[in-house]
Amino acid sequence: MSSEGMTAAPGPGSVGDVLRFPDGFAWGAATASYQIEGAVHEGGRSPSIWDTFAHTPGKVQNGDTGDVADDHYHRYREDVGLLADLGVTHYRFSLAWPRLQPGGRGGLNHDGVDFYSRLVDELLGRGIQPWVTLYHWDLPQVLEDSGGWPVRDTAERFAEYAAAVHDRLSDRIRHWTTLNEPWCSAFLGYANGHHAPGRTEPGAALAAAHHLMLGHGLAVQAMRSQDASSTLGITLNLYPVDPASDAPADADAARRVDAVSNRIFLDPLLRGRYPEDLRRDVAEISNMAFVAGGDEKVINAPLDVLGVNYYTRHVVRASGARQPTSTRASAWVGSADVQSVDRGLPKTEMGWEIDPQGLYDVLERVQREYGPIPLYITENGAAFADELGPDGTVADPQRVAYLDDHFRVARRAIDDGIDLRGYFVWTLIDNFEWAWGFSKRFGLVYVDYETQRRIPKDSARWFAGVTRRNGLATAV
Ligand code: IFM
Repeated sequence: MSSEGMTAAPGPGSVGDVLRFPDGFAWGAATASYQIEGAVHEGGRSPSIWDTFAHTPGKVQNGDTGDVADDHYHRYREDVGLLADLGVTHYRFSLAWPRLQPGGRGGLNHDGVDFYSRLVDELLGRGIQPWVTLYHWDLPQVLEDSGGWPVRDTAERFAEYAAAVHDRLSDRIRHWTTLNEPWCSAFLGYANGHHAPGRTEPGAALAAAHHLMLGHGLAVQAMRSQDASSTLGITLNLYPVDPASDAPADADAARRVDAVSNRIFLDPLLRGRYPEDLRRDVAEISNMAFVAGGDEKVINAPLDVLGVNYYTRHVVRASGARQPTSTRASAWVGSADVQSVDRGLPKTEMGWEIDPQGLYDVLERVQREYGPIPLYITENGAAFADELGPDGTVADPQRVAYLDDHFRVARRAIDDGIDLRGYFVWTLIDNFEWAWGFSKRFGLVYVDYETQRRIPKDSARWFAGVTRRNGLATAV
């Protein structure tokens, strides 16, 4: 057996060898419906909040929309071929609620079910396991018109939608994620307004966060009762939040941001109660009366896996000039006075500092404070200013270095006993990066938006080597 086939894992840093991941480790790539599908008027799909938002002047860079995006709706077979070339074992994608249940309630739309059914069959035919997310931000506009996530009924609607879809597709889909990054849905959507639906109402954002959590819990209950063998989870975007100095005010700023970014989700999900300090921090904005008796128990429904999306670390300080929080459009509700500190580290095109150790810190914290629970990195990746070269290739050494560094950290976490089971790269192909439109390229595969031609970047070939070896070569 070659060294690449060995099951005993050499220690990190072994020379002339391969740093292997455990047998059965899941390697994947991730996408989301509105970012890639296009075909917004086809197959009976109704408008989502992102259609409305993107078509509102000034909301998205260059006036870009997801109307066509990567035209994945029509090119899904080609895209599954790209996944097969990467050698991934899993593909994480999201289901568009307005495609499956255009009215936001009631029966499912046949054409929507048919599209995802064909996609799933194509994946399974190539030996790739589908890993679906039920909600990656594209709320049917009709539900926003009835109040959106700040109203309790939306949680009920989500559970109904989840149960109906799970009932139809769980024969072939084993991995179900309820929500992707509820922090973004709640706080970018309803607090600072950078995302759809673009509202700037801090109290409504807190209610949205709770109803997202409640919808998650109700959906888990419903899916579990339909088929106890489905693997159920949720994906959170987690950040280490560190104080910029030893000053007590900075420590308190870090505590507050951690509460309203990380613990607001981790605590009810995994401990069955919201943090007391969070309730105090937001008291001037909301008494959180929307949390009804029994809700936290529902949210605490047992999970099979926790998905972690990791991009960077926040280092924060208290500005000292505390503003009336209820009038500020800050995503950190109750902490509008807190500022991020630039540490001068290299950044991606998103302006996010590159900090692989933060990935370790997030995983270690979850396991230490909330575990044990099987963990998957459901997103990690980077945008860089990729260009198609005259020779027809896309050289992206920065992305290769970024991923290599983060994969090594993940491997170290496994060595240290963290129950990490898989890693999904964000993202398969360049796509609609929300308020940034098509200006940010995160893909392993370059997309020429004029022609929809897909061109695997150097990082795609590199990643295919990782999946083939189930490990990293010691030299990048
Ligand atoms: O593109 C997004 C994705 O939809 C959710 N997580 C972060 C990615 C990069 O911003």
